[in-house]
Amino acid sequence: MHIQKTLIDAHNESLYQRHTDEYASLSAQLQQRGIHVPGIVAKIKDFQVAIPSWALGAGGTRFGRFSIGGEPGSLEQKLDDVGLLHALTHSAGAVSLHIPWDLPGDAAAIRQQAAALGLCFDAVNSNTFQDQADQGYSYKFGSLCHVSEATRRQAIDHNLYVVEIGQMLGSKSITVWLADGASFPGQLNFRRALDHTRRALQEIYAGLPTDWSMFIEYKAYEPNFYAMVIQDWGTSHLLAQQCGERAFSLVDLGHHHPNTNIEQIVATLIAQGKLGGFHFNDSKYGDDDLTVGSIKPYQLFLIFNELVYGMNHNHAGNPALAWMIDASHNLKDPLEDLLQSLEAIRLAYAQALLINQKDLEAAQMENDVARCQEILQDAYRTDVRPLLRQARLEKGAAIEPFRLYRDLDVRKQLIRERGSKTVATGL
Ligand code: PSV
Ligand code: MN
Repeated sequence: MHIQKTLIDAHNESLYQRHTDEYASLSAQLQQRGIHVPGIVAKIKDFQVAIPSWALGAGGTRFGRFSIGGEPGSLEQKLDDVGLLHALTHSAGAVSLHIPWDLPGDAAAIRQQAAALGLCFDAVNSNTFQDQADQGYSYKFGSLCHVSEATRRQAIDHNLYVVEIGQMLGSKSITVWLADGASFPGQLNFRRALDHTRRALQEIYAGLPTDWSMFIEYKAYEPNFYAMVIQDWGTSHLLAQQCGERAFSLVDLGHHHPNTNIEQIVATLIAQGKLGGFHFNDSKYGDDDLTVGSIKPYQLFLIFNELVYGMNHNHAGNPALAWMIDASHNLKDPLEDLLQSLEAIRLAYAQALLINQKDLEAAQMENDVARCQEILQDAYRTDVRPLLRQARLEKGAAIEPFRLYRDLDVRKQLIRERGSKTVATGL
């Protein structure tokens, strides 16, 4: 299914007057605060977030999975779904694939289809956390960290194969997330496991094309509950440093212990030039993979504050970040959920752009703690939705994508086209 431009234009037409009034009123307020509104709108227009191919179907929990209906049953249909999101928002212009979940049969045709939808391929993801039917050795007890050399070799070769697939599609980076670890004390020799992992990552890194980067994702726990080999940003950063200058840490918001100060981690990694990518989601307890901004929108704003500050004071030459939504949908329509996540990410970004960095620095230098808080919360409490709507209007996207999605009854049409029983690959 594709959304005709005429439908988007008609939707925009119907909301135009109300939006224009709201935008004019917010612009006047912001101008009084010394903010250059078109500059902010331009930045929002440029901000693109990748959609992972595994987030387009129903996720499920270990207790069950409830079908959503109209789920994409092939890579082509997954691209079509991302195309829908992009047509509605003009902010989801990239796809991140998981191999072998999304092996392209005909890479040239897939690339062509993506280009026609205005999409490119962001980081490719390897998968050594599950066994595939045709593989020789099991990853039950780890992959890159495994005690057996043959298993490690198989996992290294898989990563290099993923890079080859990515090259055919025009990707420029690989994200490595390992489920490797131990669920019981004594199961793992920590030093040996980390050493094997380092050597394996170095070998994968050595096999990358020279214009490729590697992102090393960490996770505090799950699926292993006693120890994960790459458990935190420090371990990921260490490994990235040991691999080389095109290896970076990747922060997934759900991969920390509760109450971890993620914004501080972001600040530290950018200052080292070692933050490569970001997986957005939200959580109350663990890696809940909930809609971005649904639980802790203030934390998201504080993270964006560090990202904006970091990129404006980029002495260490941190590269442009690979942004991706890494969520799972058990209750909501995945496309609606992703629309909400895209909105939440851009709201936090826009609010962070409003922070008066000069005033904040002055207040910090005077140890004026209360004033620092006022400055941050002044930005956070501004309703920036008209800025996002303006950015979409200027780009030819829908002023209110969620509303148009509902008005067009997109899910019903997808169910009619694909049936109610299709199952998308993913978690
Ligand atoms: C693991 O929890 C993770 O966040 C990694 O990014 C995986 O690649 C992704 O989820 C999907 O399994
Ligand atoms: Mn992730």
